[in-house]
Amino acid sequence: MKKYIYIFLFLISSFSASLLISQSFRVGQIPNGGINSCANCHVSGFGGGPRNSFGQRIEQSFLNSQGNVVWNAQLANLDSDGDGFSNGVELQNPTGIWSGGPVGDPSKVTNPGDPLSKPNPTSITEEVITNRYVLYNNYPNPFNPSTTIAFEIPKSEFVSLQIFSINGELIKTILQESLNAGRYEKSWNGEDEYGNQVVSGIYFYRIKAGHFENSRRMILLK
Ligand SMILES: [Ca+2]
Repeated sequence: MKKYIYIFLFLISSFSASLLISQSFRVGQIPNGGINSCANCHVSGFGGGPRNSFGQRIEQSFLNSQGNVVWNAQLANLDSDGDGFSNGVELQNPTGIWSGGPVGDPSKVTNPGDPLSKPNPTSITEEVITNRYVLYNNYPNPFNPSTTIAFEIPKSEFVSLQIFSINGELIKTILQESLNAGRYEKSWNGEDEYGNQVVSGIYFYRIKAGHFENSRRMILLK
């Protein structure tokens, strides 16, 4: 009889252990993910249950081949739960460049998969004011037929944003004007200066703003 009690206890303890393991699964791969734990990605608040909008997004497009979460600028830029705040703002890492360790102000972290959980707008105004130059990864990438390019400038600057072919040939000038400090988004529809659709391939987009210059690669896939 005693034997069965031990087997029963063993089963109970392994069940609890697997629950604990599933609860911590992937949480450490998201900035401040431990604060909301499994509720970041699951409606039930437990790993393995139905996913919320943030969890669905991760599963669709942001898992690597090992099944780990790829936290990056694209995922940070998305507002998965549609509450008006990007995932990065909710998790206190708006740029998506987090690579481990604590980040931002944990007391301001809200749930990126729950539209009812959102930052206090007054605290966000300060957060969003930019203090640096950033050229974000375009989204989506690869893309067809159009993609969005976001950037930030910390002060008024004359800004140019241009598309180049892999050979360095200028394809299209997206923007060439003075802008105030802030975050901007521009889209490119895969057309050159003459309105012709360009072919599939690798392209670069380059920003120049004052002394700041940066470029990134993108892929048009038809
Ligand atoms: Ca939210």
